[in-house]
Amino acid sequence: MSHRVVLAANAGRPAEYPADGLPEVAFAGRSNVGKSSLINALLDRRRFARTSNTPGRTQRLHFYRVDDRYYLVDLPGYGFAKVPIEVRRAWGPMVRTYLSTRGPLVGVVQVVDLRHPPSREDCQLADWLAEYRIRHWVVATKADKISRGQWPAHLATMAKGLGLDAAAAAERLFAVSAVQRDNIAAVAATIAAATAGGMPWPPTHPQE
Ligand SMILES: Nc1nc2c(ncn2[C@@H]2O[C@H](COP(=O)(O)OP(=O)(O)OP(=O)(O)O)[C@@H](O)[C@H]2O)c(=O)[nH]1
Ligand SMILES: [Mg+2]
Repeated sequence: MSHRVVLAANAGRPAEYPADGLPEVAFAGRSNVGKSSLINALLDRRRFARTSNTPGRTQRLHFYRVDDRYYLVDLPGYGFAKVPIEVRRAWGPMVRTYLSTRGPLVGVVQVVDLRHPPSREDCQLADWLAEYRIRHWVVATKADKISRGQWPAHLATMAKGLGLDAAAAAERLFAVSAVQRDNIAAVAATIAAATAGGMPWPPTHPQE
C-alpha cells in the first residue's frame, strides 16, 4: 500500500512542531542504529527519511505526516563518539523537552541493534519513557546481520537489559530487518492501531 508522506516540519524547539494535533509516534535510538531506515521501510519508501553512513545526520526532529492521519517523528540519535560534542550536548534537552511536553505523542519506538546488548544510553531512554509514562515499543533492527537461529537469545538479552518481562517482550519487542523487511508489517500494524486509538496504555499486564 502506498502512503502519502510529507515532511511537515524540521523542528528544533516546540514552537516549530506541527500544531494540527494529529497523533504521532516517535523513533528514538542510538545514532546510526537504523531509525531513518526503519521509517522508510514502514512507509515503503526507499529514501524518504534521510539515511546515511555519517552518524548524527538527523540532528533535528523530522515530522513526517502520513496520509494526513498521523505523524512519524524521526528524533536525533544519541551516543555516537564521532558526533560533535555540541551536538551531543544539545541532544538530551531537545529530546527530553519533546518527550515530556508533547501532547499528541501516542508512543515511542525505541530502535536498538539486535546484535548488541542495550547500551547505558538505551537503558536511560527506556527509563525516561517509563518515567513519563509513554507507551514504548522496542524494535531491534539489523536482524539480517545475524542468523535467525540466534534471534531468540539476542531478544532475551535485549528484554532483560531494558527491563521487559516475558509478557511485555511478547507484546512490545520486535526483531526486524529494514533491508529484508522482516517483521516490518507487524510493526506497521502496531503503529496503525496506536495512532487510531485502538490500544490501551498502560498495558493490562503488570510492569516490572
Ligand atoms: N543490514 C542492515 N543495515 C541497516 C538496517 N537498517 C539500517 N541499516 C544501515 O545502517 C546505517 C544507518 O542507518 P540510518 O537509518 O541512517 O540510521 P539512523 O539511526 O537514522 O542514524 P542517524 O540519523 O545518524 O541517527 C545505514 O548504512 C543503513 O543502510 C537493516 O535492517 N539491516
Ligand atoms: Mg537518521
